[in-house]
Amino acid sequence: MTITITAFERSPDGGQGLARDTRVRWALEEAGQPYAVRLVSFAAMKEPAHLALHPFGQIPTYEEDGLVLFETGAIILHIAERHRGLLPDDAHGRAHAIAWMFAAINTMEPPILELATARIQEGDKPWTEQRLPLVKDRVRVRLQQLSVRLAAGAWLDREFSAGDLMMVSVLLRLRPSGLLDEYPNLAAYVARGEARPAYRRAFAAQLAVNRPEG
Ligand code: GTB
Repeated sequence: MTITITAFERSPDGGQGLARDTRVRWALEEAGQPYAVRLVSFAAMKEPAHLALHPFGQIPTYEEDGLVLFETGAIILHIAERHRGLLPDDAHGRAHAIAWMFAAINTMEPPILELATARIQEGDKPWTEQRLPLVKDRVRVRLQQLSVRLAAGAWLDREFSAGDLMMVSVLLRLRPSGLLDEYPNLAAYVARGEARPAYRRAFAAQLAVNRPEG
């Protein structure tokens, strides 16, 4: 049965791969699953047809054989549980990989999103200059802890998993801030994720939507 996801008709990042459809595309590529993409405008996302798929009027969504999912955590876990390549075979390894997925979206992503909001949506506010260093330091606390845990490892556990896919996807959002480069092992970890053929195919696919000429 064809898998269909939704993505921005035109992503605000112009194809840098930062919108959340990229992580779902990446998971599908790792799992070797073909998929179709339905592009939606900001206006269409708030229309009843899309709200029936996604109660918060966002992308991405995932449709397969009558199943409709929203939230990238749920979507990627669904893909990982059904196809090889994203979760280890042993029960403890699978549980750890899922824990890292939650860590990425529950522990790492909130301060990273706060920083993106402070820089982009609130960048022109008079209090931003005072607030920004505090927000950056909250991100640094988590990066430092993650850096210590990763140490010299290639991946968060023994082998690449959906936990790494989610963590790399979340950390990528930091690149414009320069904060990632303060932690060389994390910068190398993200680069390792980006170098995976499945990530490159996912990135190219979203770029083709946003910069069809290039
Ligand atoms: N928790 C949800 C999930 O993980 O699926 C969050 C989904 C979400 O935030 N979707 C965003 C959206 O639909 C797109 S990814 N926003 C439209 C709206 O809420 O009206 C967030 C995003 C957008 C743009 C960039 N960018 O340009 O760099 C990066 C990330």
